Order: sequence, then C-alpha cells, then structure tokens
Amino acid sequence: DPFLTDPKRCPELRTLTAKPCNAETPGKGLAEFLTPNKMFYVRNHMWVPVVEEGKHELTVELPDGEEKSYTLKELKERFPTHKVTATLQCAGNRRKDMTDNQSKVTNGLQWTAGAISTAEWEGVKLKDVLADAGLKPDSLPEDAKHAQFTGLEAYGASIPMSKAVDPHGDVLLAFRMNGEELPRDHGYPLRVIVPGNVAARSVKWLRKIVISDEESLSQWQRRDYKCFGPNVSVPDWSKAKSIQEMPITSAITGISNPSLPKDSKDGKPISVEGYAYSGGGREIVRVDISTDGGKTWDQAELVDDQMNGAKAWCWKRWRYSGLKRDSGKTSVLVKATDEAYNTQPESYDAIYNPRGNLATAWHRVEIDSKA
Ligand code: MTE
Ligand code: MO
Repeated sequence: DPFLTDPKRCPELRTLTAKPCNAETPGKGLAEFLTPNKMFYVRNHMWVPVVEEGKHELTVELPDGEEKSYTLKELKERFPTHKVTATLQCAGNRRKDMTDNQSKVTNGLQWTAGAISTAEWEGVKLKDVLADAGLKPDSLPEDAKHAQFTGLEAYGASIPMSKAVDPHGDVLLAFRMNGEELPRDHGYPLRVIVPGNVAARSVKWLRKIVISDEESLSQWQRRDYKCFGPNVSVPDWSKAKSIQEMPITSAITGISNPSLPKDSKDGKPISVEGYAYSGGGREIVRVDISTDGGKTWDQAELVDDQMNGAKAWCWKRWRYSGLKRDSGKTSVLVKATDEAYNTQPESYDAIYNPRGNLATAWHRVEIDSKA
C-alpha cells in the first residue's frame, strides 16, 4: 500500500477520498485570507512521495538535450528568494454545484466551494533558474515553447514559455508556505507555483523541468483539464486548449442572521461572506449580491489584504450586511467582476461539460423563511 507513508491530516479538512487524499478546505479556512497550511485543500492524484531533502535534485533539460541539476541547497543559496501570495484553485472547484444544478452527471470529485486556498509561497523564480541553466529570455531558441514539469510520483503538466519567463509572471519554485517548510501534502521539498493559472499546473514534488516545443504528454495536460461545449459528450481531446489562466468565479462561504438590531418592517438582517477570484492576475473589482433570488442587487464590501507579487494573484474576500426583504423561501446570489470586466455566467446551462470543469456560474444558496 503506497499510501501507508502519507502524512497525517487535519480532521477539519472535508475529505472526499482518502487514498489518494482529496480533501477540501472547511468554511472556517475559507474565511481567512491566508489559508492555514493544515486546512489548505489537498488534491493528490497518487500517494505522497517520501523524500530526503538532502538527496533531492531538480534537473532542468533544455531543447538541445543539455541537462543541469540543482540540489535544494544550491537553489536556496544561488538564487534570490521571493515571496508571492497566490491562490490555488482546482479546475473542479464547485463541480458539485454544476452537477446539482444540471441534474446531469459530471465526472470527477464532487467538490463544493472549498477546492481553493491561498498561501504566501516562498522560493526562487523559475525564470532565474532557467536563465542559469542556459535559457536566456532575450534569445530563447525557437523550440522553447513550453516548460514541462514532472513530479516524483509521475504526475506532470506544462505551462507556455511566455508565462515561465514572464518577469511579471511570478512563477516560483517554492520550498516554503505561509512561513513554514512546505508540508508533504503540498509538495515537500519543492513545488512549482504558477500564479493565476489552474492549480493543476503547480506541480508538487518537482523533480524535472523539460523545455520543449510540445506541451507535457501527461493526461493531465492533454485530457483532463480541458473544457468543451455543453453539447459535447465524447470530446476530441486534441481539439481543445488545455486550461491555463482561470476564469472568474465567486462563492458564498457563510450566511448568518444576526437578530439585532430588531427586524425592521423592510426585512430581516442578513450577513453574507465569501470569496471571489479571477485568473491571470486580474483583480476583482466588484462583487454583486442579491438576497432575493436576483430581483434586486447590491454591492458587497471588498476586504483589503496584504499581498506580495507583481499582480493580483489572490482571491478577494468580501462581506455584505443587508436586509432580506422576501419573507418566504428565496436564494442569496453572488457574482463577481474583474478588472477586465469579465463576469460569471448566470447558470450552468451554457457551460455544462461532462468533466465538470470550470463550474463558475453565479453561486446560489437557498434560504428559507426562518433565515
Ligand atoms: N502535483 C503532483 N505531483 N501530483 C498531483 O497529484 N495535483 C495537481 C497539482 N499538482 C498534483 C500536483 C492538482 S490537480 C491540484 S488542484 C493542485 O496540485 C493541488 O495542490 P494542493 O494539494 O497543494 O492544494
Ligand atoms: Mo486540480
């Protein structure tokens, strides 16, 4: 049983599968800007590799076949370290919402809104290591189109070179998370962090980087993390682009009904909180809330947070206090807008896909008359 050596996990995580471990962040963890490491969602396709830090090496292979290897110690000593605050979100975050609202099967872990978390990552810049290995950003060879990453358990994925060497891209080879050593579940001793992109590209337990004219050949690059039209049930995988930058999404993570001040004739007080996130470093600029199923809208307050990085790689938490005017059963809705004025689709009708990826419709939580 290769899972026998997996680490112990925090009981507060909401476990979907134990072997491999897939567990989402509980509401308590989603309420904080930096997710505590022990409550950071875990998405493992296999077991957690057992690594001796002193023996771990990262190998970089260039298009001409030349290789260069680095020990952890060399990476830490030879390159400047940087801190980048970034949200990781699984392509399947909120998949259960798509399933429930379409009454159609989606194939994959039925995540609710907790396959997303935020941390301050510390490590060296991928672009610096690539330059040292011989890849100068101003004279990239023609066939240097993708940076492929391989983990110790054989998981793999890639990102386009433009992101890998972007001076404002903040791609890290990270060895620390929220001021602590990288936990085993999150890639100890070394992982890639690709801010703004789907978390599937942030390969854990990183052992090799290959610079290639092709994307990674792994199924996680060529199949699983792609999206198709709502009518397509048997996709031609080669026809769709792999998911990289994430689209905009938002979710309600808490609703409460303070009974003070006294309920007015206009309605019952209600407080709502949650997160909004957009990929590509696009900042969240507005969050709209409805407490009457979409008849009327108001804006939530965006919570200001401290972050490091060239762009807005993090979720924005928001909170709203208002009145629920409908006395009967209704729903609370949230939708967000980013700096490019991207917003979320109203329903899943037009974005359903059997893989259940990118479930970004307005988040809707039903509340009854007592709420
Ligand atoms: N890297 C390796 N080596 N193995 C994996 O299973 N899962 C990927 C990515 N990197 C994975 C991996 C996926 S799909 C996600 S969503 C994120 O890691 C999850 O990162 P986390 O477990 O630190 O939250
Ligand atoms: Mo994922």
